[in-house]
Amino acid sequence: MAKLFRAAIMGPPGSGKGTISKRIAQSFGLLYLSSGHYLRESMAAKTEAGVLVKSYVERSMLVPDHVMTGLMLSRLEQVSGHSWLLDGFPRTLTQAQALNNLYQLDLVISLNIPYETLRERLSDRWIHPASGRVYNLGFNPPRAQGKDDITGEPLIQHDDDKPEALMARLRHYKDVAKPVIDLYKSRGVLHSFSGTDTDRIWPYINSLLSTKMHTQPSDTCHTHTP
Ligand code: G5P
Ligand code: MG
Repeated sequence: MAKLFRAAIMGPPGSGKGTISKRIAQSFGLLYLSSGHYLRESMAAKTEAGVLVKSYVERSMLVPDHVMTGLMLSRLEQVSGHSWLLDGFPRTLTQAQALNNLYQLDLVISLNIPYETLRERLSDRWIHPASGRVYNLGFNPPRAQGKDDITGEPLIQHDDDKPEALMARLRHYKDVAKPVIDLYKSRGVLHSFSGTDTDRIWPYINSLLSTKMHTQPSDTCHTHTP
């Protein structure tokens, strides 16, 4: 049986994790598990956990580690025979350690995108809440203004894409991500990509994945700047 491949993608809000993850999932057949998607699903279900989650996400705060690891690790248990890609998890050192107790990551992609680019992107972002499909008015606009391409239902903007919430998310991201990035760097599985355009970064990630999915992880850290 082919070796299972376990990967994660990290990056600040709006860095293109979701956009790139969907391309990876499509091109390489990895299961795609997004922390933001599962959180929004639990909020929509209005379960006890969902109400708690909402109180954090609405204030642009990270959901507590024990809630997040409970949610993600139970999902991972259900797909233990598959190769997968995590988007947005782990985001803290505690989460990375909890994940590491059960699964070793083969590859971690870290996206470094300038702040001004992030701000512009997120103020143009619209979501179809039921499916999680993401549009950008400049980059990938919906065919009909304000409507989902598949269902025709209305698109919405996340509260946490508004400017003041965004600043807080970006500041917090940097502080919290650093030890996680250092951990994966020390393990030799971290690959960083810098740039302002997803379409220019994507070929590098595509070629990295093509290589990695057929070989063992290397023991060095790599930086790619298109
Ligand atoms: P999420 O949902 O994980 P964030 O904040 O990490 O949210 P987000 O906002 O989903 O990240 P992204 O996935 O990195 O961003 O980016 P994206 O959606 O693909 O792209 C952003 C926009 O830019 C889109 O409109 C896209 O079309 C466009 N775009 C992409 N590339 C380009 C380009 O090249 N050019 C242009 N012009 N546009 C482009 O988490 C939400 C909240 O949940 C909690 C936190 O509260 C978080 O704030 N949470 C956690 N809490 C604790 N622990 C965790 N592990 C948590 N995970 C989530
Ligand atoms: Mg996302």
